[in-house]
Order: sequence, then structure tokens, then C-alpha cells
Amino acid sequence: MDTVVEITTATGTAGTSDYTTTTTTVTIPAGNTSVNVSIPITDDTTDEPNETFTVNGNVTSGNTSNTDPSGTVTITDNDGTPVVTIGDVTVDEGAGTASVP
Ligand SMILES: [Ca+2]
Ligand SMILES: [Ca+2]
Repeated sequence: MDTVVEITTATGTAGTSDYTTTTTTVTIPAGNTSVNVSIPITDDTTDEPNETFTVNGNVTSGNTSNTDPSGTVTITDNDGTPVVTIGDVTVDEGAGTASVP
């Protein structure tokens, strides 16, 4: 007997700017035990903590002992901590002000 699972995603500390909300239905063929669901992840440029979102399932057809499985996806940040810099300038004493970048 095939198992049919409706898949939805739910935001956690990861929001919709961090991954693409995904709603799909997957069929696990009889004799198989798993399928993979692809959920696009956004590679942003913001330094941030690792973030998570939830993938929920609703078994709509099949013979399973549970009907509401869920899992957590952890997105590990790959952006470095920003650095604050203050530039060096040389200014004539008659300039009035020093503009420091
Ligand atoms: Ca992010
Ligand atoms: Ca990031």
C-alpha cells in the first residue's frame, strides 16, 4: 500500500526570507520506507545565529501507526561577523574639520 503524505513548512527562528515556503504531497511507494522532499534554502549575506524551521507531515493515505510526523531543519549561518573600521586621514590644520571614514 502506498503512503501519501501532505508536506507543509512552518517558520521558526528561520523566516520566509531564509527558505522557500513549501507545500507538496509525496507518495512513498509500497515497499519503500522514505522519500526526500526538496526545500530551497536562501543563502543571504547577513551574519546571524543558526536558524530552524519545521517540516510537518499529514498522512492522508496508507497504513501507518502515526499520521502527523514532523522534523526540524537547522540552517547553519555561513556569514562572518562584520568588522567596524575607522580610517586614517591626514588633514591640513586650516581645513576646519577632519572627515574620518
Ligand atoms: Ca538567513
Ligand atoms: Ca546568513
